[in-house]
Amino acid sequence: SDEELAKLKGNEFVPYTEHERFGIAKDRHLFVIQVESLQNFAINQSIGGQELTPNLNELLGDSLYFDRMFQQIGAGNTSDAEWLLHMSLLPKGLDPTVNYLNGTPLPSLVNMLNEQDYYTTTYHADKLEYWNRKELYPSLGFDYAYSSDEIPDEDLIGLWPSDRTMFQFAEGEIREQAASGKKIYANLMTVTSHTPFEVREQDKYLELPEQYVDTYTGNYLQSIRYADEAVGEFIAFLKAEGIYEDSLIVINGDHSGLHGRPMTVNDTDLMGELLGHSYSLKDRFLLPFIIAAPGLFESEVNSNFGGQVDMMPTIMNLMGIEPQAPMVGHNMLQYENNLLAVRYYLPGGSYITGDHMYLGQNARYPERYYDFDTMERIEPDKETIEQKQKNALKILNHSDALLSNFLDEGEEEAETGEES
Ligand code: GP9
Repeated sequence: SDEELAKLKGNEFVPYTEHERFGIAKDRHLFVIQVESLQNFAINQSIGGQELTPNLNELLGDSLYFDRMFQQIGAGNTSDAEWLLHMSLLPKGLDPTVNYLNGTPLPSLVNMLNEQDYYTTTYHADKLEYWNRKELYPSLGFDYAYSSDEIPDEDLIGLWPSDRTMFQFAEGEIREQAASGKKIYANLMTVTSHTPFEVREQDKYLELPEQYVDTYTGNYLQSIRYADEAVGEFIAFLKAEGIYEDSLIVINGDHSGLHGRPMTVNDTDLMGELLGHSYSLKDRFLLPFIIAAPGLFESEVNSNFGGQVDMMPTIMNLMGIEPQAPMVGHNMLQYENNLLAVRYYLPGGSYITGDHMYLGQNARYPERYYDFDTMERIEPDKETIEQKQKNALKILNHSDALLSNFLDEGEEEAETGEES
């Protein structure tokens, strides 16, 4: 139950609707821009006197910005991020969650918005077959999924049409949808800032210090700066069309970009130079979660600790939508404490509380225990670890059980033609 979940995470239960901001953004359009590989450190960060994300930084003026949201995807990477955002359930871990789906309708954010008469779409300049989105999107319930079938195959950067191409295509559709008087939910997923971070000369907005030029880290920074420019142009479109003032605009990163083998020791050192401290797991795994709501928020920063699983309840709460099914996440405005289990990208048994981070043992490393603020190694506290691990496991099992139930109920419904 929600009461038990709150307790497992270290919070005293508060009913979902009992928040003073419940429904403040009711009936606004919702745009969720999921930026490929965008990590939180990039926000408000400068290099050589130039901002990495000037457009997002400007948007913060109208925003509530959560600056401590932790990555929770499993092997399904971007598609798991879509899952977390739209279901508030944890990913399966070793397998992409989309592989468990067969199009059975699920109690998703999209379906809840459909019931509130929103026209719901998703945009991504790739094939629907990639990450089994052919099953994912019917399950989530989008009215229409725009893919590389419609988004023009032009202005390619790397494998895909550029973010600019995707946004410009979406603008045409959104203009028409807005003119029809419908409330809009559009999920726009960028892809240009995907590894290996290829940016054409004409799209390099940063003049990088010499040591960063043509390095993996430097290319990542250029790539993020390009994505920021493309997002900025889309925001300018919303303003020019008079849509901006009536909208809730969410910006989130799907997962980290700077990690693993492509990063050389030099790349890690360059990150240390940029941040002024050594590049840590926290720098890698914190993703930005920005909610712009012109007229409702003004440069607000919230440092409650959360995960990708908490985005959906936070957005729904502001929009005044009551949940129709249990969620694993919670409204990040409502609770200070959290307990996140991360499958696949951290060793089994790992968890993070926002106060400390425990990493279980794996083939390469023994168990590790960090102060989450300083990321300094601290003495393991066996009792706390055991208790938190037990609770984290309960949350993981609860999430898996919810998914099984949703899938069974959906299938029964399809067989009997009745809503359960
Ligand atoms: C592919 C795109 C990138 O369609 O979403 O996915 P990723 O490799 O980041 O999971």
